[in-house]
Amino acid sequence: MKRIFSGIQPTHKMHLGNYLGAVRNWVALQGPEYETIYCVVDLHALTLPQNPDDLRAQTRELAATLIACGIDPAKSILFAQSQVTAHSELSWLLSCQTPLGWLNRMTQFKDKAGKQRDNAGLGLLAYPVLMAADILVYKGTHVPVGEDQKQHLELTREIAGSFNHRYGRDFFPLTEPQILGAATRVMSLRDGTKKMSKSDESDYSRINLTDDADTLALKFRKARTDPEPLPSEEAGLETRPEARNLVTIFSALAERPVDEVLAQYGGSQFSGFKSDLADLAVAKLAPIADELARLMADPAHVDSILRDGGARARAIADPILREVQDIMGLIRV
Ligand code: AQP
Repeated sequence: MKRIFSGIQPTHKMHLGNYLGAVRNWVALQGPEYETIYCVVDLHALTLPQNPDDLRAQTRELAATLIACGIDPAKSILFAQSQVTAHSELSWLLSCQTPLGWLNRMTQFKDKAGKQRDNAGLGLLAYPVLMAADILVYKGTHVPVGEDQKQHLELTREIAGSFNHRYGRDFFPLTEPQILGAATRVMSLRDGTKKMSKSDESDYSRINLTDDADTLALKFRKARTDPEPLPSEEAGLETRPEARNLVTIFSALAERPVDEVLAQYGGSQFSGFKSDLADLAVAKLAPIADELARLMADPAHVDSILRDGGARARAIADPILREVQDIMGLIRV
């Protein structure tokens, strides 16, 4: 059976990179081909300091945002990571057999820990093991993510493979990443060489799914570009990261190939293109923001979806965890 697992951190509101790189694909993958399990990964958020009340509120709001984007609780299991304790328990079991050298290679740890490496929390280093546990506790076979998560998924495969080898059985699947769509890595609007990120200090660097029409227009107008007009062909974007990013966003939102977009806008100045891009973003994102507002007016309903999702997730994860405990020699009395 093909089983999808993927997650998103409740560290801030969802941005356009999360949506185009991951969540829009999560929605499209719901259907008869896969069993789909989606999770707001609140334990991952704790790898950096969080205000407890904000974390709770953001977790609920992010779950509602996923539903507003089209995650359907009748088709998918939707819950918060901390509702299913098997994630943390499997994470410990896998940590005990993950060499530190594998974790030291992870670029996200190097980026986030920065020069303060010795002061970084153990959780930040161990994050990819918890991510492997998130997936493997469901024996997830496919994981739709943005390009930035590729390295962590390779590690998940290494951890699964080494477990299977050590215990001489084909227990965990070797999970396939699904890096899909036109915008697998959406870049910051302020710097086309950095990915759009929830934790960027400047809100002008990202498009939030809840930005209103005026904010969207302002953010695209202020987005960094270069003085040249738009090129007519894709090759002309190669050394122009900011232009490439805006054209990629346009292409992904409009669901039109890049060459078709450039055939229309090639030779134009950015001002007209940015204004059309803002209109397009409003047309695509405003219905999501409206649906989110409707859902947030009834938080008890969102909580009931999470409660049900948590119970369904535990029913899959707990027996898999028990099998791992048996394989590893933990006593059951
Ligand atoms: N810029 C991006 N372009 C395409 N996909 C992206 N994703 C994140 N940023 C981009 C994908 O979104 C999913 C959820 O990501 P996450 O919230 O769990 O963590 P992240 O990758 O660390 O996202 P951020 O925005 O950069 O959060 P912070 O700043 O808190 O670390 C993943 O599938 C990811 O690939």
